[in-house]
Amino acid sequence: MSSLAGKIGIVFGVANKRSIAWTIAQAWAKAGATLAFTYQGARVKENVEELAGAFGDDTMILPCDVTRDDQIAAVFDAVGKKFGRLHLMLHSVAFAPREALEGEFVNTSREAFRIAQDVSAYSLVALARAARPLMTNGGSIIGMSYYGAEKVVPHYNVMGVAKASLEACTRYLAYNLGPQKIRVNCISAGPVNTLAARGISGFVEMLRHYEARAPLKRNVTADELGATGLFLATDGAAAITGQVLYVDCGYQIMGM
Ligand code: 0WE
Repeated sequence: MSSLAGKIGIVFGVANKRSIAWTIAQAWAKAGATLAFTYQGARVKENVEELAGAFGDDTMILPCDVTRDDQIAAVFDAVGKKFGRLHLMLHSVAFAPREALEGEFVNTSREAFRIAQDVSAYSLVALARAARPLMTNGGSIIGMSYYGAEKVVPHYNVMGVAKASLEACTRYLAYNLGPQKIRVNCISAGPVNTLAARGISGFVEMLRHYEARAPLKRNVTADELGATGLFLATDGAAAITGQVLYVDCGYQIMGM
């Protein structure tokens, strides 16, 4: 039997076929899960409809701006009405205003800081709260993080602060929801060429830097992130909660 047969999952953060959210969703679907997808904005709606259209008729596609409590409520209301339960949730959503990822960190505006925290970190708390009543048989919640949460990565700036917050939220949620057998973990991915990374100046050099420094002498592939997302969703990870798992070809262990 497939490892996720009979499981229901919800995926936040698919923008296109390169999205980390999409690779993890595919791994979940292949393992037998039934999925709901949310999208933000009309441009992404078409992409998600085209991608998720390949899955079964049970697949749901819903709009959700994670900074809007009414939209979050509507999403979980619809999922509750259709499936009555939920086992898996993927949070693969982040945003900071572009100018905050370019200039000096000291110049980060109050508004850019607020937006980065709201979209990239607080949303995990809001979504976990909305998911909890449906995760009656336990569950697995996964967020996506990056090394810039713990060490300075030039230009990552306010996103590094937001990812540090996301990782702390992961630990507090894990403690809070553990008694209900809801596990909460983050995958800290090495750099991947997605829409979120596009246009970041020096990204190609960053990929080369990882290749040269990481113990495995290469970059992580999308499929490998899918496989880790699947692992965290299964009973193989039943005793893992509150953790940040580095899926970065070992880059994080290096001191020099
Ligand atoms: O978390 C991220 C990026 C998330 C992100 C990307 C954008 C680009 C477009 C958040 N907000 C925005 N806002 C925009 O206007 N990554 C892990 C990818 C990433 O982004 C970087 C990186 C890496 C790696 C930015 C600077 C330096 C390295």
